[in-house]
Amino acid sequence: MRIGIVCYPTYGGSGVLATELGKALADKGHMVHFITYQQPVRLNAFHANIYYHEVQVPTYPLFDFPPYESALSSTMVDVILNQQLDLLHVHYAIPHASTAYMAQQIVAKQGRHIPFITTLHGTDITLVGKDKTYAPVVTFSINESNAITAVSSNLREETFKSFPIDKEIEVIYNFVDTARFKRRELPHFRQAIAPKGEKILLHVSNFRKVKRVPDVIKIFKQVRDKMPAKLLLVGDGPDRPMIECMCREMNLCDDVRFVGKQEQLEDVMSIADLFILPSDYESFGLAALEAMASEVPVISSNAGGLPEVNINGETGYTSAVGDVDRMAAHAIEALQNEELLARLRKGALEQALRFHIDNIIPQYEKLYEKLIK
Ligand code: GMT
Repeated sequence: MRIGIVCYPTYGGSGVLATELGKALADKGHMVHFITYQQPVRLNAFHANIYYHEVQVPTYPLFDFPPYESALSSTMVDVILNQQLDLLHVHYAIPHASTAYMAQQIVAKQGRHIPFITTLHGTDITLVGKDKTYAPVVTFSINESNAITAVSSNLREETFKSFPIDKEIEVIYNFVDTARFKRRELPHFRQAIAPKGEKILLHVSNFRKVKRVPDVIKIFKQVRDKMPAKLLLVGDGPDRPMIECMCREMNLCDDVRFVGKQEQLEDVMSIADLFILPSDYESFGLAALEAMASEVPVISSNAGGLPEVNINGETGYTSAVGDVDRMAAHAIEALQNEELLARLRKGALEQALRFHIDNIIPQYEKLYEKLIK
């Protein structure tokens, strides 16, 4: 099939998932055309079946806000017609679903029918999409999609609760490539981060409010008060300066490492003992899944779709949002009990294998085939 993928090219989970999906489809022989304003971060190697079309947004003195949506729709039209696409798969509803609808209408005038699939990822529904500035367009364009998927049952339910959707929404979970995310022994790396054999806690995110990074610091403080420990913070975003201040005030600077955006995430996952994700909401929690595939148990909140991924007592622990004492107590218990930690690690890996890339990609292919027919 000839598939157009539209996504945010940045470090966010939706862009990462869309890129990994495109790569996996290309490996299976499909022709994949990425249409984005920048090269997606995980699209970092040549592949014979992958094409990248950059959306150019010309500026003009009149434009306080350059019309990105128009540029994106026009690029979609160009790629649909010139690359003979069979379908478009857009990730994150805003503005990708409405731009896909516009492109679909334009090519229809030229006698070309192209179906589009919208995959809902989370904040496009639960945070931004609900805002009345966007809600009418989001509702309309989701309903006009030829197929809608959500990355967890929770997100599917949230979508029906928040918008008058008159179509079925299929749940297709996030997936993980376990050839990439698997536990490796990296003694030198571990030694560099934790030279005295300290336990290593890990958090990966875009440092937005929804991630509750201050809770990560509070949990870590309680753990470090009980045992030698280090905290690795991967990623970057608006809350980072505030978190740095918090570490200084709590006298944690020597034990907290900000490592920024990392491409070799699988190495960082491999040296961690626990992964911390106390988010206010998480439709799925892709980073938690990648940690679990690396045999790292997860201490998370029970918000959104997290309980569908992190099974309380089996793959880690889930607690109410903001209950840092409980999350810290679970972390300490697991880190002090080798047998328990080993059981959780095994459970985390087993659960991650349920979301193996080979189980999930065929679900998308099946949907594509149905639409093309
Ligand atoms: O995690 C983020 O804030 C980024 C966001 C995105 O849309 O780029 O991630 C969302 O999509 C991921 C992939 O489907 C999910 O695993 C994340 O849970 C989801 N984030 C939220 O719901 C907050």
